[in-house]
Amino acid sequence: MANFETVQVETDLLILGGGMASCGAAVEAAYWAKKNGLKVTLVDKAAVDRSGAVAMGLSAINQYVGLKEGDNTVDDYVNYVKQDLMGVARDDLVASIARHVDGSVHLFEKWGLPIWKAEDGGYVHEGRWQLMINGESYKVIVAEAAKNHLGTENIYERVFIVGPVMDGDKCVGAYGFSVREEKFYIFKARAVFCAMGGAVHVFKPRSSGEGLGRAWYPPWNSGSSTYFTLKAGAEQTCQEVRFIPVRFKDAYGPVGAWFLLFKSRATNAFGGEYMVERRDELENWKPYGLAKPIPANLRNWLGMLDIMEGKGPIYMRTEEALQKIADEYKDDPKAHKKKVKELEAEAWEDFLDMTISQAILWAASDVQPEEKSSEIAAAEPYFIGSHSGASGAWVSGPEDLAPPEYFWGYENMTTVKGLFAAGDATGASSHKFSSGSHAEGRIAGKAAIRYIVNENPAMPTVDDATIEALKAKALKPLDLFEEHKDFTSQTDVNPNYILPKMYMFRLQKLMDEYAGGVGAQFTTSKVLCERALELLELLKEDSDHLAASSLHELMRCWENYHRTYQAEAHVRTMLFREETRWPGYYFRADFPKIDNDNWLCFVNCTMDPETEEWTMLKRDILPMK
Ligand code: SFD
Ligand code: AMP
Repeated sequence: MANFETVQVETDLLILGGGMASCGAAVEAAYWAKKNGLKVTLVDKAAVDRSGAVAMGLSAINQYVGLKEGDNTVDDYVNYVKQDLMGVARDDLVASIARHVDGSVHLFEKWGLPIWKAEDGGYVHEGRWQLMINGESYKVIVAEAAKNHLGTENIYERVFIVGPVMDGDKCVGAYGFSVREEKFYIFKARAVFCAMGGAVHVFKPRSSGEGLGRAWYPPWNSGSSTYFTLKAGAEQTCQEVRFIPVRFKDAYGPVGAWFLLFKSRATNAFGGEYMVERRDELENWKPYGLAKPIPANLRNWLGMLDIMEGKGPIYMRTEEALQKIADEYKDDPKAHKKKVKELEAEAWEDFLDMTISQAILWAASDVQPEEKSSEIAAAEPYFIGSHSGASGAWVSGPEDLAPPEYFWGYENMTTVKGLFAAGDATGASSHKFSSGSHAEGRIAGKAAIRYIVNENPAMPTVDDATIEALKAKALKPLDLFEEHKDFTSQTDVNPNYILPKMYMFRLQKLMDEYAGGVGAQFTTSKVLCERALELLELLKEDSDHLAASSLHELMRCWENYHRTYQAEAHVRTMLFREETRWPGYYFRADFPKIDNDNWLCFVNCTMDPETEEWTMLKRDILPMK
């Protein structure tokens, strides 16, 4: 076996991931831990300053309820989320986040995040719930607060978490390896908080060749949350609810600022506006199709119908939108010129703050948004419980809001004792975005400390044999490579192993073709899902032969291993739900209609950690108390 040092770390609360939810958990847990003499430790595969989805920054905070300002109520937000997800959301979880999210936003501002201000001193809104920010350094600012609260000695960066350490049905830690040094890690903890993000590159991306790897969501979030919680035995929910974002084509620039702030239209190649011309289609998806705002998947769907009829490409009419705003100043040439300059700067900053590659693509292809429209397109599927998807772990709600069926003692505890989750790692509580993920992390971090204080779980012991077995498992790809690399003259072609990149291509191809990816026009069926499962079974057999030539490639092996479980959870859940509820996200060709009588429910699943047998179940959608 590869000769790595074994490092053992003992802590009270172990935070996995260093993204928005984890930074929220760190701040809150550290506060309550200090009061109780407890230790909190955070582990991230990357560097917290620039890790996770907010690495490049963001140009908006997408969840701000405005309770203090009296703009909206918590119930308004619950209704908005429920409507956007075609009726499938946990009211208690959404409300729990909504009542705390403004607090996170006020903290961001206190810590130094510039939020745009209107002349009256209030925040500049992009839309009803969204605030504009100068957000290039958003993550650095949020990370700084987390680091100050935890102390750098309690943070392990560039350590990749492979899986959970269990004591019976309790989660008592995690194991992983450094991606920089030859070190294997065992973290022992009295409670564990998992927020290792969503999953990207499970499906074949639109980007290929020289652009391969480019995605809207971060490619380094690879399904670790789903794998970790599944392998701990935690129930999952909404694993069929992938997110298909419409994005500026080829560099994946987000569209929110264009639709909401600049009030741009999207039209097809012939100038037709699908949101107007296809309004009748919304009748087929009532009641959600007929209420406002029209759910994101239905907005996608109307555009897709144009594409399927040969009316593409679809364009974001940036030049028209900017001119329309500037025209308000047309009687004053000086003010008009100033406004045009201001709008140009805002248009570029939107991408420079968040998706720099989109600004680079504009520059490289001579696009000036005030002069020329840009193509937009539906991207490949992502798994993300924090945005407009809903996949993730099934967690307890808060006692004052959750009906008894949704409450088991501690906010955001999964169905596994001692294992908490938040952000992209939790399901059925969509539209939390960066700010709501931070708030949810705070809720979970506080509850996890309360769990440790109330339940007083013993510090676990992990015997040497278990540690050696986990170490052998984690490092096996390095051993396989060393053993067989000289069998062929070209190391990437070898009958004794498979390298992670080729493995990933295989996974992506089968998901694309059978599980409703871009290549299949987001369409699948019972037969196609069953075929996908057969191919996944064969792929899993080969995952035993994943090989790594370096520490970096070892991480790539495990990322792809994690993606495979995310893929399986998704296919099994799409197969189980015999209806089409989210056209524009995916379409079940054999059940092409919404079926509220039978399927207005959550579809949940569990995987037996030992036998890896799956159980599918329906759960009722219940109102909050
Ligand atoms: O415009 C391991 N998001 C937006 N949110 C907003 O509020 N406003 C926006 O403008 C947003 N837009 C947007 C967004 C994201 C991206 C990529 C773009 C644009 C281009 C969404 C938010 O960013 C998102 O909701 C939150 O960040 C989710 O928080 P969280 O904590 O659930 O995930 P994370 O921040 O990605 O952090 C994950 C962490 O886990 C680590 N990790 N660590 C150890 N071992 C492993 N095996 C690990 N696997 C992962 C990561 O390193 C990271 O630290 S817009 O499009 O809508
Ligand atoms: P996006 O940039 O697409 O991720 O969107 C950012 C925010 O704006 C999210 O809260 C979206 O739900 C919302 N949004 C984007 N486009 C629209 C639209 N056409 N109508 C209503 N809300 C939108």
